[in-house]
Parts: sequence; structure tokens; C-alpha cells
Amino acid sequence: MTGNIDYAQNSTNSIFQKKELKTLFREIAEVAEYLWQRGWAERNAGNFSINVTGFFTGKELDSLAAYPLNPLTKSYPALKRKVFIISGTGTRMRDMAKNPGANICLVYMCETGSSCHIITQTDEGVPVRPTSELATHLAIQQQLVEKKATETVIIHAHVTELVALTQLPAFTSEYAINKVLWGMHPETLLFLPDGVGFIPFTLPGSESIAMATLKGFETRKVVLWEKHGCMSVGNSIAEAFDHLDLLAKSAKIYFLCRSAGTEPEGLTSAQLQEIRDSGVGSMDDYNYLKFMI
Ligand code: 2HA
Ligand code: ZN
Repeated sequence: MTGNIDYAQNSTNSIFQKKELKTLFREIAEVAEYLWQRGWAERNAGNFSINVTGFFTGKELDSLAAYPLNPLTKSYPALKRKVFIISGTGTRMRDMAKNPGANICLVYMCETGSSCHIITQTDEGVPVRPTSELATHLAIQQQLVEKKATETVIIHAHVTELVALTQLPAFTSEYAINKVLWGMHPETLLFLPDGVGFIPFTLPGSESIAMATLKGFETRKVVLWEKHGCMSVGNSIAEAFDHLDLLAKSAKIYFLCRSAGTEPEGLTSAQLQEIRDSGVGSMDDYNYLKFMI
């Protein structure tokens, strides 16, 4: 769906005129382009959700209850009366980059959190349905709300370098995959001191992948799905992307060393400890580094 926003979203024009949404659409477009250019969102791969409840007044929220109701297979009580921008099912990231308004789905969670009102419609008046990974997005969004976390954005992408790493039996444990990712570049440990979660292969779009991912996000900002892709949370869509970009860099360095015919040494335990102890330079976001190898 690459049509013009005003044309493609007739019924929701007034909502889309919100200043905050216009700014957000620019950020979405930028990151969608990165995901597409890096080859991390082939065909209709990749999806995201953003909690945008703060953009709406109580009165505006009330008015959203008039839109068509879509029952959910599970209830998310902590998400009642919350509004989310979620990528539309079957949409392509390369189209999202050109026109987010025509490719996202705006949903308003009902009073009980067991259904959502779908605000966005096509020109034909058909509701734009959310991504197939909706169960995982809502489960994590609920966890973020319950934890009172500052993060509002979740991205799922098929980060090639990370998927490739999970194809290697040597890295199919949280310990091994964190060791190699941290070992390839100091910034990976500095910006992701809690490391990544690792979920053995689970059916995409299923309730079981949602539950397993939820567990991973209890302590991490990124969770890898074996032989499929990854999920990342952030305070902005740019930050969620940055986590994936950083990890991809580490994985790329590993594969470059391997294609040069050698096994990389990796940062040694002493070097990693030195980095943990320092919390230096541009990395002042994390001046305490707690996770030990
Ligand atoms: O959005 O990537 O895992 C399509 C997917 C499902
Ligand atoms: Zn996927």
C-alpha cells in the first residue's frame, strides 16, 4: 500500500493530523527504510508496535470506542484504553518507508483489554488488520506497562547476521550467543549490558512464541528467535533499531573473521571486565555494567 496518506486513510484523517503522529510517521519512515535497505525486512517481513496513548486526551480516547471491535484470543487487562500503532498485516517495510500512514494499523484497546477497536480503514472501508505477531507485541507491551518501563516501541526484524548466528549449533544458548556478541565489539557490552535473550525455534505468530519472548524481555532489551529473527524494545523506534544494528555489527565482525579463515579471539574476560568497570565515553547511558560472563 503506497498511496497517499490522506487518500488512503479517509476515515481517519482528523486523527492523522495530530502533530505528534506526523513526527512519529517521519521516524517510522526513516527506520522502515533502514530495515529494508539492510535486507532485514524482505517481502512482508518485520513488524512493530508503538504505544501512543500519551498522544490522546481522555475525550479523544472515548471517541475511539466507536470504531469496529476486533476480539482478541487473550485478554490484556493492563492495556485497557491504550492506543497502539502496529504495522499492518501483509504490509511491506519498503512501502512503510514511503507512506507509513497507509501501512500502519491504529488500535484502541477496549475497557477490559480483551478486544481492540481498529481505527484505520482502507479506501473501501475495510479495517486494516494488525501484524500476525500481534500476540507477541501485546504481551510485551503489557509487560512494559506493568513494569512501568519507559520503552514504548517494539520492533521485530529478520536481522540476517543474527539469524545466521542462531543457525550455528555452537551459539544456540544464551551464554554462548552473548559471549560471542559481546566479544566482537566493546560497544555491544556497553549498550546492551544485560545481553540478549535466546528462544529456541518456536512457531511464528503463536501464543507459545509470545510467552517465551515475554520471559526473555523480563531482563533484556533484545530477544533472538532461533532461525527466524529478533525483537527489540526502545524508547523510540530509532533506539529499538539501534540495538539491532549494534548486534548485527558484532555478528558481522564474527563472520568476517571466519571468512578470513580464522576464529576470532574475542574480547578476553579481562578486557570485558575492564569495559564493565569503566562505563566510559559515549556510553554514559550505562555507567554501571552488571552482567558477568
Ligand atoms: O511480519 O516477520 O514473523 C511478518 C513476520 C512474522
Ligand atoms: Zn518474522
